[in-house]
Amino acid sequence: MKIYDVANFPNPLRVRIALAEKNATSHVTFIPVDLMNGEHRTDAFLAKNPAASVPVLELEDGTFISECTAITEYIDQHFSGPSLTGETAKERAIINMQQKRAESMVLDCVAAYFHHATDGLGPALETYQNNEWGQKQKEKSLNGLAYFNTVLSSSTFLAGETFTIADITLYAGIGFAGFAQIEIPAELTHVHRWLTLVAERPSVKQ
Ligand SMILES: N[C@@H](CCC(=O)N[C@@H](CS)C(=O)NCC(=O)O)C(=O)O
Repeated sequence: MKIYDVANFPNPLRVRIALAEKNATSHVTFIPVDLMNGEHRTDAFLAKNPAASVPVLELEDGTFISECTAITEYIDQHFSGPSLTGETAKERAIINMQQKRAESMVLDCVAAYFHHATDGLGPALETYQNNEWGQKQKEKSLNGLAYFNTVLSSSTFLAGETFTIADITLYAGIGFAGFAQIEIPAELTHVHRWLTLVAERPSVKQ
């Protein structure tokens, strides 16, 4: 299988961590996308992913799968190893809920702040910016982090005692926040404890 992405970008990182958790990185050929020069907005790329974003997974039969959550579902089912998306109905529902919260309350808000209230990817790619909305999203991301601090005060990971796709999403969101110079408040001690724990995982170090 192939993955079209840009190494070290926040969303590609989510899938790369998932692959490493499943010990499956060597089964994938990574194809770099020249995002900074707009390759993701060409007709050829839009045929793979109409949302003009990376990563995109291409299966052996030519099927294209985009959205980190969908790609991670595929990876999780396709490769053996501890589940990232849950086994039982209850586990799957809770993991899905926390993943969506990590995405909508932190990662997506940080991305909106980056694209709207900073130089983002530069003038050629940031064709519409709304600074006020971007600033609001930064505030929202900090509220999201405060929520996760409460969650992490009573559990090791976001969806309980095992590392899941929800943790991957929040980790990518916090990494993106660092890049966008959003400081994680020191008083969010449970988030900081969790960050240290996640950063030590071989999949993340890799
Ligand atoms: N919801 C998408 C988000 C993907 C995304 O936004 N990727 C960024 C890179 S981290 C991108 O391709 N941005 C292109 C742009 O902003 O033009 C997913 O889960 O894959």
